[in-house]
Amino acid sequence: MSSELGGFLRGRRALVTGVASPRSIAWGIAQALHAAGAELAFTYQNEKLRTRVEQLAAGTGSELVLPLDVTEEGQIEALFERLAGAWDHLDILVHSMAFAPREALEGSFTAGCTRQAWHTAQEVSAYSLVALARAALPLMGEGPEAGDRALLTLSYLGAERVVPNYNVMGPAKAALESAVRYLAADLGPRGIRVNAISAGPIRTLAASGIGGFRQMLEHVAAHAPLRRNVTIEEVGRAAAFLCSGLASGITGEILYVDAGYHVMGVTAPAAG
Ligand code: NAD
Ligand code: 0WE
Repeated sequence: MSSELGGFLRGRRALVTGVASPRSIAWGIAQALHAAGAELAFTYQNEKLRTRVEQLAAGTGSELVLPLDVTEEGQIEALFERLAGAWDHLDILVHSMAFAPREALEGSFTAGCTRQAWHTAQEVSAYSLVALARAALPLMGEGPEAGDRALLTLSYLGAERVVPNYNVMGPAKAALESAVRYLAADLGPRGIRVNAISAGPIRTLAASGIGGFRQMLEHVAAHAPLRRNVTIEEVGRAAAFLCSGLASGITGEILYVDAGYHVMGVTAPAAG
Protein backbone atom coordinates (compact mmCIF):
# COMPACT_ATOMS: atom_id res chain seq x y z
CA MET A 1 0.00 0.00 0.00
CA SER A 2 2.75 2.36 1.03
CA SER A 3 4.64 1.78 -2.23
CA GLU A 4 1.46 2.09 -4.29
CA LEU A 5 0.77 5.55 -2.92
CA GLY A 6 4.39 6.63 -2.58
CA GLY A 7 5.40 9.07 0.14
CA PHE A 8 3.58 12.14 -1.09
CA LEU A 9 2.43 13.07 2.43
CA ARG A 10 5.68 12.22 4.20
CA GLY A 11 6.14 14.36 7.29
CA ARG A 12 2.68 15.95 7.00
CA ARG A 13 0.64 16.15 10.18
CA ALA A 14 -3.04 15.32 9.95
CA LEU A 15 -5.91 15.42 12.45
CA VAL A 16 -8.68 12.96 11.59
CA THR A 17 -12.13 13.34 13.17
CA GLY A 18 -15.06 10.95 12.74
CA VAL A 19 -13.51 7.52 13.30
CA ALA A 20 -16.10 5.36 15.08
CA SER A 21 -15.36 1.91 13.63
CA PRO A 22 -13.15 0.18 11.06
CA ARG A 23 -15.97 0.84 8.58
CA SER A 24 -15.89 4.62 9.09
CA ILE A 25 -15.04 6.69 6.03
CA ALA A 26 -12.64 8.58 8.31
CA TRP A 27 -10.80 5.30 8.94
CA GLY A 28 -10.40 4.73 5.17
CA ILE A 29 -9.00 8.24 4.95
CA ALA A 30 -6.68 7.76 7.94
CA GLN A 31 -5.25 4.59 6.40
CA ALA A 32 -4.60 6.30 3.07
CA LEU A 33 -2.99 9.34 4.73
CA HIS A 34 -0.82 6.98 6.79
CA ALA A 35 0.14 4.94 3.72
CA ALA A 36 1.23 8.17 2.00
CA GLY A 37 3.52 8.96 4.93
CA ALA A 38 1.47 11.34 7.09
CA GLU A 39 1.68 11.46 10.87
CA LEU A 40 -1.80 11.20 12.43
CA ALA A 41 -3.85 12.38 15.38
CA PHE A 42 -7.44 11.29 15.99
CA THR A 43 -10.53 12.43 17.85
CA TYR A 44 -13.28 10.31 19.41
CA GLN A 45 -16.81 11.48 20.13
CA ASN A 46 -17.34 9.93 23.56
CA GLU A 47 -15.89 7.54 26.16
CA LYS A 48 -17.79 4.63 24.58
CA LEU A 49 -15.69 5.03 21.43
CA ARG A 50 -12.39 5.95 23.09
CA THR A 51 -10.75 2.49 23.36
CA ARG A 52 -11.77 1.52 19.85
CA VAL A 53 -10.31 4.70 18.35
CA GLU A 54 -7.14 4.31 20.44
CA GLN A 55 -6.68 0.78 19.10
CA LEU A 56 -7.25 1.83 15.50
CA ALA A 57 -4.91 4.82 15.97
CA ALA A 58 -2.18 2.54 17.35
CA GLY A 59 -2.35 0.62 14.06
CA THR A 60 -1.16 3.78 12.30
CA GLY A 61 1.54 4.46 14.88
CA SER A 62 -0.51 7.24 16.47
CA GLU A 63 -0.84 7.83 20.21
CA LEU A 64 -2.46 11.25 19.85
CA VAL A 65 -6.13 10.48 20.49
CA LEU A 66 -8.22 13.35 21.84
CA PRO A 67 -11.89 13.84 22.76
CA LEU A 68 -14.21 15.88 20.55
CA ASP A 69 -17.96 16.20 20.74
CA VAL A 70 -18.71 19.30 18.68
CA THR A 71 -21.94 19.95 20.61
CA GLU A 72 -20.07 20.28 23.93
CA GLU A 73 -19.21 23.89 24.69
CA GLY A 74 -15.46 24.49 24.78
CA GLN A 75 -14.40 21.07 23.46
CA ILE A 76 -13.31 22.37 20.06
CA GLU A 77 -11.02 25.00 21.61
CA ALA A 78 -9.74 22.48 24.18
CA LEU A 79 -8.88 20.04 21.39
CA PHE A 80 -6.59 22.49 19.63
CA GLU A 81 -4.99 23.63 22.88
CA ARG A 82 -4.04 20.02 23.57
CA LEU A 83 -2.93 19.44 19.99
CA ALA A 84 -0.72 22.55 20.17
CA GLY A 85 1.00 20.94 23.15
CA ALA A 86 2.16 18.09 20.91
CA TRP A 87 2.47 19.65 17.44
CA ASP A 88 3.80 23.09 16.42
CA HIS A 89 1.64 23.08 13.29
CA LEU A 90 -1.11 21.14 11.53
CA ASP A 91 -1.08 20.43 7.77
CA ILE A 92 -4.34 18.53 7.29
CA LEU A 93 -7.72 18.53 9.04
CA VAL A 94 -10.31 15.91 8.11
CA HIS A 95 -13.93 16.63 9.12
CA SER A 96 -16.01 13.46 8.85
CA MET A 97 -19.14 13.71 10.97
CA ALA A 98 -22.87 14.18 10.60
CA PHE A 99 -25.88 13.72 12.81
CA ALA A 100 -29.63 14.26 12.74
CA PRO A 101 -32.25 12.75 15.05
CA ARG A 102 -33.15 9.35 13.63
CA GLU A 103 -36.91 10.13 13.49
CA ALA A 104 -36.15 12.91 11.00
CA LEU A 105 -34.45 10.48 8.58
CA GLU A 106 -37.64 8.71 7.56
CA GLY A 107 -41.05 9.55 6.20
CA SER A 108 -42.23 13.01 5.24
CA PHE A 109 -39.55 15.72 5.00
CA THR A 110 -42.08 18.39 5.90
CA ALA A 111 -43.42 16.57 8.94
CA GLY A 112 -40.05 15.41 10.30
CA CYS A 113 -38.04 18.55 9.71
CA THR A 114 -38.70 20.12 13.11
CA ARG A 115 -36.87 23.15 14.49
CA GLN A 116 -34.86 20.87 16.79
CA ALA A 117 -33.98 18.36 14.05
CA TRP A 118 -32.91 21.24 11.79
CA HIS A 119 -30.71 22.84 14.48
CA THR A 120 -29.06 19.56 15.46
CA ALA A 121 -28.36 18.53 11.86
CA GLN A 122 -26.96 21.95 11.00
CA GLU A 123 -24.84 22.21 14.16
CA VAL A 124 -23.17 18.80 14.00
CA SER A 125 -23.02 18.36 10.22
CA ALA A 126 -22.30 21.87 8.90
CA TYR A 127 -21.45 24.49 11.54
CA SER A 128 -18.83 22.21 13.09
CA LEU A 129 -16.67 22.51 9.96
CA VAL A 130 -16.52 26.29 10.34
CA ALA A 131 -15.93 26.07 14.10
CA LEU A 132 -13.09 23.57 13.60
CA ALA A 133 -11.55 25.69 10.85
CA ARG A 134 -11.54 28.75 13.11
CA ALA A 135 -10.05 26.93 16.08
CA ALA A 136 -7.41 25.25 13.87
CA LEU A 137 -6.24 28.53 12.33
CA PRO A 138 -3.41 29.30 14.78
CA LEU A 139 -1.91 25.85 14.03
CA MET A 140 -2.75 25.78 10.30
CA GLY A 141 -2.54 29.34 9.07
CA GLU A 142 0.80 30.27 10.60
CA GLY A 143 4.00 28.71 11.82
CA PRO A 144 6.68 26.65 10.14
CA GLU A 145 6.26 25.64 6.50
CA ALA A 146 2.96 27.52 6.28
CA GLY A 147 1.53 27.02 2.81
CA ASP A 148 -0.36 24.16 1.21
CA ARG A 149 -2.43 23.21 4.18
CA ALA A 150 -5.72 21.37 3.61
CA LEU A 151 -9.17 21.04 5.14
CA LEU A 152 -11.40 18.23 3.91
CA THR A 153 -15.01 17.30 4.66
CA LEU A 154 -17.47 14.61 3.55
CA SER A 155 -20.72 15.34 1.77
CA TYR A 156 -23.44 13.43 -0.02
CA LEU A 157 -25.56 13.80 -3.16
CA GLY A 158 -28.58 14.60 -0.94
CA ALA A 159 -27.12 18.12 -0.64
CA GLU A 160 -28.05 18.85 -4.24
CA ARG A 161 -30.78 16.37 -5.19
CA VAL A 162 -33.70 14.87 -3.36
CA VAL A 163 -32.86 11.47 -1.87
CA PRO A 164 -35.82 9.76 -0.16
CA ASN A 165 -35.48 9.78 3.66
CA TYR A 166 -32.27 11.85 3.68
CA ASN A 167 -34.63 14.70 4.58
CA VAL A 168 -33.22 17.24 7.08
CA MET A 169 -29.67 16.09 6.27
CA GLY A 170 -30.11 17.45 2.72
CA PRO A 171 -30.18 21.13 3.75
CA ALA A 172 -27.41 20.41 6.29
CA LYS A 173 -25.12 19.02 3.56
CA ALA A 174 -26.10 21.93 1.28
CA ALA A 175 -24.95 24.32 4.03
CA LEU A 176 -21.78 22.28 4.45
CA GLU A 177 -20.95 22.48 0.74
CA SER A 178 -21.60 26.22 0.72
CA ALA A 179 -19.36 26.61 3.78
CA VAL A 180 -16.61 24.79 1.84
CA ARG A 181 -16.76 27.53 -0.79
CA TYR A 182 -16.84 30.42 1.73
CA LEU A 183 -13.98 28.90 3.76
CA ALA A 184 -11.98 28.32 0.56
CA ALA A 185 -12.30 32.01 -0.34
CA ASP A 186 -11.54 33.18 3.20
CA LEU A 187 -8.61 30.86 3.98
CA GLY A 188 -7.04 30.60 0.51
CA PRO A 189 -4.87 33.69 1.09
CA ARG A 190 -3.38 31.88 4.12
CA GLY A 191 -2.47 28.86 2.02
CA ILE A 192 -5.30 26.67 3.27
CA ARG A 193 -7.30 24.77 0.66
CA VAL A 194 -10.81 23.61 1.56
CA ASN A 195 -12.55 20.79 -0.31
CA ALA A 196 -15.23 18.13 0.09
CA ILE A 197 -15.64 14.60 -1.17
CA SER A 198 -19.21 13.67 -2.02
CA ALA A 199 -19.15 9.92 -1.44
CA GLY A 200 -21.57 7.34 -2.74
CA PRO A 201 -23.49 5.30 -0.15
CA ILE A 202 -21.30 3.05 2.02
CA ARG A 203 -22.42 0.73 4.83
CA THR A 204 -21.05 2.45 7.97
CA LEU A 205 -22.49 2.99 11.46
CA ALA A 206 -24.11 6.19 10.16
CA ALA A 207 -25.90 4.09 7.54
CA SER A 208 -26.98 1.31 9.89
CA GLY A 209 -30.67 1.26 10.63
CA ILE A 210 -31.46 3.63 7.75
CA GLY A 211 -34.59 2.12 6.21
CA GLY A 212 -34.00 0.79 2.69
CA PHE A 213 -30.22 1.32 2.74
CA ARG A 214 -29.53 -2.13 1.25
CA GLN A 215 -31.90 -1.40 -1.63
CA MET A 216 -30.17 1.93 -2.19
CA LEU A 217 -26.77 0.22 -2.39
CA GLU A 218 -28.25 -2.24 -4.90
CA HIS A 219 -29.83 0.57 -6.93
CA VAL A 220 -26.52 2.45 -7.16
CA ALA A 221 -24.61 -0.72 -8.05
CA ALA A 222 -27.14 -1.44 -10.80
CA HIS A 223 -27.13 2.04 -12.33
CA ALA A 224 -23.82 3.82 -11.60
CA PRO A 225 -21.51 4.01 -14.62
CA LEU A 226 -19.03 1.68 -12.86
CA ARG A 227 -21.90 -0.72 -11.90
CA ARG A 228 -20.80 -1.02 -8.28
CA ASN A 229 -20.59 0.87 -5.00
CA VAL A 230 -17.50 2.65 -3.71
CA THR A 231 -15.30 1.67 -0.76
CA ILE A 232 -13.78 3.60 2.11
CA GLU A 233 -10.37 2.79 0.55
CA GLU A 234 -11.40 4.62 -2.64
CA VAL A 235 -12.64 7.62 -0.68
CA GLY A 236 -9.40 7.46 1.32
CA ARG A 237 -7.18 7.64 -1.75
CA ALA A 238 -9.12 10.59 -3.18
CA ALA A 239 -8.86 12.28 0.23
CA ALA A 240 -5.09 11.74 0.37
CA PHE A 241 -4.84 13.30 -3.09
CA LEU A 242 -6.95 16.34 -2.17
CA CYS A 243 -4.95 16.90 1.03
CA SER A 244 -1.60 16.65 -0.75
CA GLY A 245 0.50 18.88 -2.98
CA LEU A 246 -0.82 16.84 -5.93
CA ALA A 247 -3.99 18.94 -5.53
CA SER A 248 -2.24 22.26 -4.84
CA GLY A 249 -4.41 24.06 -7.41
CA ILE A 250 -7.73 22.73 -6.13
CA THR A 251 -9.88 24.53 -3.55
CA GLY A 252 -13.59 25.08 -2.95
CA GLU A 253 -14.29 21.88 -4.86
CA ILE A 254 -16.83 19.09 -4.29
CA LEU A 255 -15.27 15.92 -5.70
CA TYR A 256 -17.66 13.02 -6.33
CA VAL A 257 -16.31 9.60 -5.37
CA ASP A 258 -19.47 7.67 -6.22
CA ALA A 259 -18.70 5.30 -9.12
CA GLY A 260 -20.14 8.06 -11.33
CA TYR A 261 -23.71 7.76 -10.05
CA HIS A 262 -24.28 11.54 -9.90
CA VAL A 263 -23.96 11.97 -13.68
CA MET A 264 -27.08 9.89 -14.34
CA GLY A 265 -30.29 11.68 -15.21
CA VAL A 266 -32.59 8.76 -15.91
CA THR A 267 -31.70 5.34 -14.52
CA ALA A 268 -34.26 3.38 -16.56
CA PRO A 269 -32.84 0.77 -18.96
CA ALA A 270 -31.87 2.00 -22.43
CA ALA A 271 -34.62 1.67 -25.03
CA GLY A 272 -34.35 -0.99 -27.72
P1 NAD B 1 -19.60 6.83 10.88
O1 NAD B 1 -20.76 6.53 11.76
O2 NAD B 1 -18.50 5.85 10.84
O3 NAD B 1 -18.99 8.26 11.23
C1 NAD B 1 -19.77 9.33 11.68
C2 NAD B 1 -18.96 10.02 12.74
O4 NAD B 1 -19.61 11.20 13.20
C3 NAD B 1 -18.73 9.13 13.97
O5 NAD B 1 -17.36 8.94 14.17
C4 NAD B 1 -19.33 9.93 15.10
O6 NAD B 1 -18.61 9.78 16.30
C5 NAD B 1 -19.23 11.35 14.53
N1 NAD B 1 -20.10 12.29 15.23
C6 NAD B 1 -21.45 12.32 15.27
N2 NAD B 1 -21.88 13.30 16.08
C7 NAD B 1 -20.76 13.92 16.56
C8 NAD B 1 -20.52 14.99 17.45
N3 NAD B 1 -21.54 15.63 18.06
N4 NAD B 1 -19.25 15.37 17.70
C9 NAD B 1 -18.21 14.72 17.12
N5 NAD B 1 -18.36 13.69 16.27
C10 NAD B 1 -19.63 13.29 16.00
O7 NAD B 1 -20.24 7.07 9.42
P2 NAD B 1 -19.58 7.61 8.07
O8 NAD B 1 -20.50 7.13 7.02
O9 NAD B 1 -18.17 7.28 8.01
O10 NAD B 1 -19.80 9.19 8.17
C11 NAD B 1 -18.75 10.13 8.03
C12 NAD B 1 -19.14 11.26 7.10
O11 NAD B 1 -19.33 10.74 5.80
C13 NAD B 1 -20.42 11.98 7.46
O12 NAD B 1 -20.26 13.36 7.23
C14 NAD B 1 -21.40 11.42 6.46
O13 NAD B 1 -22.45 12.32 6.20
C15 NAD B 1 -20.50 11.28 5.27
N6 NAD B 1 -21.01 10.42 4.19
C16 NAD B 1 -21.38 9.12 4.45
C17 NAD B 1 -21.86 8.32 3.42
C18 NAD B 1 -22.31 6.91 3.66
O14 NAD B 1 -23.09 6.38 2.87
N7 NAD B 1 -21.85 6.25 4.72
C19 NAD B 1 -21.93 8.84 2.11
C20 NAD B 1 -21.53 10.16 1.88
C21 NAD B 1 -21.07 10.94 2.94
O1 0WE C 1 -24.86 11.43 5.86
C1 0WE C 1 -25.25 10.28 5.94
C2 0WE C 1 -25.88 9.76 7.21
C3 0WE C 1 -25.76 10.73 8.34
C4 0WE C 1 -26.56 10.37 9.56
C5 0WE C 1 -26.86 9.06 9.95
C6 0WE C 1 -27.58 8.83 11.11
C7 0WE C 1 -27.99 7.45 11.55
C8 0WE C 1 -28.13 7.39 13.06
C9 0WE C 1 -27.02 11.41 10.33
N1 0WE C 1 -27.74 11.20 11.46
C10 0WE C 1 -28.01 9.94 11.86
N2 0WE C 1 -28.73 9.78 13.01
C11 0WE C 1 -28.86 8.58 13.62
O2 0WE C 1 -29.56 8.46 14.64
N3 0WE C 1 -25.14 9.49 4.83
C12 0WE C 1 -24.70 10.07 3.58
C13 0WE C 1 -25.53 8.05 4.80
C14 0WE C 1 -26.96 8.01 4.40
O3 0WE C 1 -27.95 8.22 5.30
C15 0WE C 1 -29.14 8.17 4.61
C16 0WE C 1 -28.90 7.92 3.25
C17 0WE C 1 -27.49 7.83 3.12
C18 0WE C 1 -26.73 7.60 1.84
C19 0WE C 1 -30.44 8.35 5.08
C20 0WE C 1 -31.50 8.25 4.18
C21 0WE C 1 -31.26 8.01 2.84
C22 0WE C 1 -29.95 7.86 2.36
